[in-house]
Amino acid sequence: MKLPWPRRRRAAPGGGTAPAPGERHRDRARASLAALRDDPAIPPAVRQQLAADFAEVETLLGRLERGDIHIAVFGRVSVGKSALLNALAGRALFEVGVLHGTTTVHSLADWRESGAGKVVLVDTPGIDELDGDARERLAFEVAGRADLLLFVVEGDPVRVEREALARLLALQRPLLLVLNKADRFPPETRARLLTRLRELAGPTLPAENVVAVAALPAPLARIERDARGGERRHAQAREPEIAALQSRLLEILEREGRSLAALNAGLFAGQLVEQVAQRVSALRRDQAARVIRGYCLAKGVAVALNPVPVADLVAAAGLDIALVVHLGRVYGQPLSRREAGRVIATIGAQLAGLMAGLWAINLGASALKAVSAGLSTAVTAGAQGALGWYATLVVGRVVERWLLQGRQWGPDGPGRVVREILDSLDRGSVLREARTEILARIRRPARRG
Ligand SMILES: Nc1nc2c(ncn2[C@@H]2O[C@H](COP(=O)(O)OP(=O)(O)OP(=O)(O)O)[C@@H](O)[C@H]2O)c(=O)[nH]1
Ligand SMILES: [Mg+2]
Repeated sequence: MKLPWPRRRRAAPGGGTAPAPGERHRDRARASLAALRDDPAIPPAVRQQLAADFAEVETLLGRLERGDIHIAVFGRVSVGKSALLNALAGRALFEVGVLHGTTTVHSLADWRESGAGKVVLVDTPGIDELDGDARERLAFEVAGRADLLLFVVEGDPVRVEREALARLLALQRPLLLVLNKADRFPPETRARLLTRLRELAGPTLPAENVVAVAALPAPLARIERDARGGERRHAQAREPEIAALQSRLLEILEREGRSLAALNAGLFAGQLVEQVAQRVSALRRDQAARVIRGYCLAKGVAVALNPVPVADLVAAAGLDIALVVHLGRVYGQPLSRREAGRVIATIGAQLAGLMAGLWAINLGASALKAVSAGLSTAVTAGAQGALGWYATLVVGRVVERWLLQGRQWGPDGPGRVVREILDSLDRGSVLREARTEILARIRRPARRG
C-alpha cells in the first residue's frame, strides 16, 4: 500500500498564508537549537563533554530544514520490532530472526520521500537484552530523539515492558502502543488484550493509539492432495495485517505534519539546555574549588613565613581581594577590586567575632615568629598559617554562595550565609589538612633560614 505524504498549508483569512502551527513550532525549535549551537557562553570543556549532543543539534537542524520525521520502534527482544518496520515499509529493510537479539545496534532506513521531507524508520535492540544496560540506554537515547515512537508488545506486558512504557510516555513524544503477533490470538483475546493495554497506558494515551497488528503472521499449513490421492503439506505465507497501525499513523502524520519533528526537536533542545547548565555549573564548582585551594595555600604559606605581623594582615587582605576577583571570573561575573574589597569588608564584619580570636593568635604568633628560629618556628608558623588557610576557605565559600545567588545575600543577610558556611565545614579536619600542606611547603625554606 502506497501511503500519500500529508501536505497542508493554511490560507489566512486576509488572503496571504499564515504560518501553520507546525511551522511556528519549527521556527521556534530551529531558533533554540541555533542559539544552543552558537552560544558563546558555553565553555569549550562543556562543548567537548557534550560533543555527541552538539553533533545531534546539527543533525536535528538539518532534519528540521528538510522536514524529516523519524519513527522509532521499541520493545522486548523478539516481539517483532524489525518485522513491523519491514511491514510498514513494504520491503525487508531490517533483519528479522528467531534468535533473541537479532538487532544489536540501532539502524535507520528511509521509508519514503516527498517534497515535504522523508520518513525515516529507526530499528532498535530489545530493551531487555541480557548484558543489556548499554543497549537499554541506547534505546532510550534513540527514543529521546525520535519524533514518533512505536512501542511493540506481543501479549500482556511483563514488568520491564510496563516500566519502559512508563518511561517512554514520560518523554511526551507521540506514541503508539502496538500489540503484534495478533494472528496468534482469537478475536476475543485480542480485544481483551487491547483493553488491558489501554488501561496500562493510562488516560494520557488516546485509545486509538493502541492497535493490534500481525507484522509477519505465521504461515498457514496447507494440505494438498495430488491426482493419486496423496497428501502434500506446504506452508502458505500470509500478508501482514497492519492496516490499523497504518491508518492511525497516517492520521497522526497528517494532523501534526511537520510539527512533529519541530515539537520533538524543541523538546530535545530543552533537555540539552538543562544538561549544559548542569555541566557548566559542575565545571565552575570544580574550578572554584581549585582556585580557593590555591589561595588557601598561598595565604597559609604567606602567613606562616611572614615575620612582620602587620604585613601578615596586609598580605592576607590582599590575597582575599584577589580571591574574590578570581572567583568572579570563574562564575562569569567580573568584579572590580573595589567591589571585591566591599564584599571582603562585609564578610569580615560578620566573621569579626569569630575571627577575632583567630587573629589574636595570629598576631601573637607573628611576634613570636620574629624572635624564634629553626624548626619550632615552622611548627608555630604552621598552626598560624592553618588559621589563615581556614579563614580563606570560609571567605571563598561565602563568596561562591554570594555569586551563585546573583550577588545577593538573600533575605536573612550575610550573617546567615556566613553561619551556614561555617557550619558546613569541619574545622578540625580543615586545620589538620592545612597544617600538613603548609609544613610540607615551608620546612625546606625554614631550615635554610
Ligand atoms: N506469529 C507471528 N510471528 C511474528 C510476527 N512478527 C514477527 N514474528 C516472529 O517473531 C520473531 C522475531 O521477529 P523480529 O522482527 O526479529 O523481532 P525483533 O523484535 O526485531 O527481535 P530482536 O531484534 O531480536 O530484538 C521472528 O521469528 C518473526 O518471524 C507476527 O506478527 N506473528
Ligand atoms: Mg530486531
